[in-house]
Parts: sequence; C-alpha cells; structure tokens
Amino acid sequence: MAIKIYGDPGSGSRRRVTSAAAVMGVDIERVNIDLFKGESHTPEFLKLNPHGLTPVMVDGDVVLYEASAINIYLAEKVGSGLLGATPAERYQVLQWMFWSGEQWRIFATLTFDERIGKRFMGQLEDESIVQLAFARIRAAAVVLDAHLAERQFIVGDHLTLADIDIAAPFSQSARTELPFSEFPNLVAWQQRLLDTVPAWAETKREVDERINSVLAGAGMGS
Ligand SMILES: N[C@@H](CCC(=O)N[C@@H](CS)C(=O)NCC(=O)O)C(=O)O
Repeated sequence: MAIKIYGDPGSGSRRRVTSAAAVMGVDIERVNIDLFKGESHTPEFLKLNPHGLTPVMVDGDVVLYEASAINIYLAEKVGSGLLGATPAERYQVLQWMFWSGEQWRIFATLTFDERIGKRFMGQLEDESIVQLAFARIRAAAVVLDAHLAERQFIVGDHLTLADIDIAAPFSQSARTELPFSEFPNLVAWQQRLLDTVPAWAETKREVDERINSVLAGAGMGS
C-alpha cells in the first residue's frame, strides 16, 4: 500500500515532504486537503492530526505529522543519505532541522499568516507581528549567510534534509516579501537548489500555481 501524504499543493510544509520523497525515490500517494476551505479542521482530519495542520503521513498503522518527522521516517525507511552520509553529519542535519523549526521557519509562517492568511479572511495584517518576524528572520539570516559563504549545502557537500527544511520559507517569500535579497549567499544557495534538485523546482511551480490561483480567485492577485 502506498504511503499517503495529506496536504495542500500550495503548502510549503507539504512541499518539504513531497520534494524529499521524490529525491529519495519513495512512492507516495498525495491526498488533497484544501486548506483554504478549512479541510484540515474537519472531525475526520482531526483524528489524524488534532492540531489541524498538514502534512500528515499515513503508512499502514503509522500516522505522523510534522514534515521534519515525516522526512526522517521516510529517510530511515529507505536508508537515504538525505539524513547525512556519516553519523557526525546526521547530528549536524538534526541540529539544523531543529534550529529551522524553532528559529527560522516559524517567522516565515507568522508573516504568511499576517500578510496572506488574514487578507484572505478579510482581516488586516498586524504590522507589529510582521516587524517582529522580519527582525528575527534578519538575525538568523546573517548567520546562515555567513555559514553558506564557503559552502554549497547546509551540511557536508551534498543535499540533506537540513537544506529542505531551511529552504522552505522561500516557498512563499516572493508573496510575503521576506527580506532574503539582503543575503546574497542565501539567495545563491536557494538558486543552486532550484537548479540542481529537479523536485525542488517542480514543487515550487506547484506551490506558485496553487497559491496564485487561490489568491486570484479571492481577488487578491497581483
Ligand atoms: N510545524 C508543522 C507546520 C505545519 C503547518 O503550518 N501547516 C500549514 C500549511 S503550510 C497548515 O496545514 N495550516 C492549516 C491551518 O492552519 O489551518 C510542520 O512542519 O509540518
């Protein structure tokens, strides 16, 4: 039975899983959950993830939420090098994945909720939240930019789950105007991923098409 991934094609979190699964050659079945219709909050979906968030993976009896946990599960299942080529690399990959969740992606999510989510629901963005998120993103990006000055990837000399986790905020950054253009090494690394990881480029197209069509339908197109 194929591994099911529940999520919305416009979601940067689902993108982390679908792109990693493609790189690892893991066969998945995508189950569409329309987040803009609130489908992650139905009683049926809340049995899979009581937080009402996607993606969720179902592999037989195993139900997992949190994209990073899903990616680690899939990588271990197939023995993928995306978790690091050596034990030492593996800890570095985990370090950056935990860091990404707590110090990085959350501020991109906050910005998306303010700038896109609230507008979609007819509410006004709270500029003080956006300013706080931007300050935290800039502080983290200074360190990332220095880290990437002499490297092609976040850990070692190859793609890992750390790259995928840290790259996720680029999924919505053009729409939310995150200040990434101030950080040239970060921008060059993101372009490198798009140029060398076909699944990363393909899932960008998927996210853009989905979000742009939802926004156009809501009269929020550019
Ligand atoms: N920390 C979670 C974040 C999940 C998340 O924020 N998912 C968003 C889509 S990118 C969602 O499902 N939102 C639905 C909602 O808030 O109602 C992960 O990494 O999987």
